[in-house]
Amino acid sequence: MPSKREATAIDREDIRAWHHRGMSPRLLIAVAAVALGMAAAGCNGSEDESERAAPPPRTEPKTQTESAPAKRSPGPARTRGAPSVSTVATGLEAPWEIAFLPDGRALVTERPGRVRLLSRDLKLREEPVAEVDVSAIGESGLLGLAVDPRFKRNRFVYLYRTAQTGNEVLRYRLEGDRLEEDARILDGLEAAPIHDGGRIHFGPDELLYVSTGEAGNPSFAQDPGSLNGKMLRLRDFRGEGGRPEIVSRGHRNVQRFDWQPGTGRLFATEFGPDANDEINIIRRGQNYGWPDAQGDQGAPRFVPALVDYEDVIAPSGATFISQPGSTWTGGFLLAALRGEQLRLVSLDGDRVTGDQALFEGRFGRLRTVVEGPDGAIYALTNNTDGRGSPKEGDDRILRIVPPRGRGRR
Ligand SMILES: [Ca+2]
Repeated sequence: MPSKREATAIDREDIRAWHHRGMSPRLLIAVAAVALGMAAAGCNGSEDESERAAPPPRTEPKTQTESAPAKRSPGPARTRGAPSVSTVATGLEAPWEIAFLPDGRALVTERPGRVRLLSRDLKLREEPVAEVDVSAIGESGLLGLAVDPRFKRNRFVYLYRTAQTGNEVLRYRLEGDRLEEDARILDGLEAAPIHDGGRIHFGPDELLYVSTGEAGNPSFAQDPGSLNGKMLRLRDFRGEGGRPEIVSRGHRNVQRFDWQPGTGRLFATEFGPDANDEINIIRRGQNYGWPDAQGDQGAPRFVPALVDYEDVIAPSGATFISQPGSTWTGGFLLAALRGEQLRLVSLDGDRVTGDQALFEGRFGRLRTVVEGPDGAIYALTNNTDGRGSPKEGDDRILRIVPPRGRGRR
């Protein structure tokens, strides 16, 4: 793929040299391992020293709100002034996804193959609730996690992992405080050290959506016969799974997606190459352009991005703020890896009315962000993923209390 700029090939969310299709998978992995080692060693020279003088505040999470389940609902956690941040847990290794259970506990994946449990009072259990066999090379490993909408009845939890044979989605069952493997419901996804997609999430239709990357092979994204470079939707996830429906194609590496409250529109973040990180509104049957068009280009044949970031920020996990009472309410909040920030994208329907960077440089790389049942925002740092500069305590789970006020619903 010709690039718009000369890239520092390694100091990027991908290593585009790996797009060479002639390389054998084994060689590809070897090259990837060497390159990532170089990345870890070579790209950390310009970290902001001032961070050391001003570590993130470590207020006890209990002081803000309701860590014990309240009999009366206290309403979503909100601050009177600026948003507040506290560290909930430290010492995680490349955490990738956090998802809450109906009882207020949360599960957290770590890319090397562990699922951790966060208790209702926000204590991280030392012992993993599952250890999952993965092939964790480069960006691959244990990635997404989703909780079944009928979890109270069936105890099902879904994981996206890279196995030796490719990327796949597994169904687990939470038995006591152990996750037990139950079935493999999707396989046949190509895996690579780059562009493994990996987010899984239930839609308002209660179907399981899966984002896949093009695994370093851009032609997969346009190939209707390939499940790579797609948004997928799976119906039989409580049964045997099977071949999913392709929702949209022409994707390079979709990282997270969520549905806009009120409209049901599906928004997704996607990594671009040397520029053109994207936010897209995903519509069924549409083509989002990769590799033939990027960013806001490509109409009318392809759907242009709603937001096209010229500077690389690497937007990964994202969520709509659905709970009321905050100036953030109704906004699309995303976590950026390279950009080391959260971004709050304000919307009026499908029109962007604001796009604000938050906490830039303060916590390092941020992998994802979710809205907790208490109305606070939970974010995962990603400084131990081989491309960051881990500081003491990394990686962390952060709890962010949004500011009180009126947002757009
Ligand atoms: Ca695109």
